[in-house]
Amino acid sequence: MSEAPLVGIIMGSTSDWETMAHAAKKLEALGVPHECKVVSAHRTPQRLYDYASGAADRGLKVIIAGAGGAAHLPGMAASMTHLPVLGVPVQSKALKGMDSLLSIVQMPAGVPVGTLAIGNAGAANAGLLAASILATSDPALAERLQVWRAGQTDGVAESPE
Ligand code: RP5
Repeated sequence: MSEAPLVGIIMGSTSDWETMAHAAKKLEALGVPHECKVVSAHRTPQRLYDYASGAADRGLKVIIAGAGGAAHLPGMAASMTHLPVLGVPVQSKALKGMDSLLSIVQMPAGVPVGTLAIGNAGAANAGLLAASILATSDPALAERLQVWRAGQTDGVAESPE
C-alpha cells in the first residue's frame, strides 16, 4: 500500500508470517494502509524499542503483535507506546500455542494488550478489530466494514450440503 500505514503488524519471526498474513489480508480487503515487520523481543530488542517508541510519531494508530512460545513481543511493545496493541498468540509446535496465549494474555494491570485467539483466527480477528478501532473515526471505513460483514453473513449457507 502506498498510503502511510495506520496499522503496524509486527511478528517475532519470519516463521510467524504464515499466521500473521491473515491479519494483513483482512486489512487489505478493507483498504486499511498497513505495514508488516519482523521485530523480535528476544533477538532484536533494540529494533523493538525503536519500533514501539516511535510508532505513534510515525502516524501508526494500532499495533498488531504476533508471537509464539515465550511471547513477550505484544506486552513489551505495549509498554513503550500508548497506542492500542492487539496480541496474537501464534500456535507453537511444542505446546500448540497455549504457551503463547498465556504469555500474552496475563498482563499485569496498567499495560493492556488486547489478546486474540490462538493462530489464524486470532490474526484475522486482529485485522478486523484494528479496522473497527479505526472505523470509530473514519466513516468511509465504517461503511466498508459493514459491507464486508454483510457479505460474510450472506455467504453463510443454510444447509451443510
Ligand atoms: C518467537 O519464537 C517467534 O514469535 C516465533 O513464533 C517463535 C519461533 O521462532 P523461530 O525459531 O521460528 O524463528 O520469538
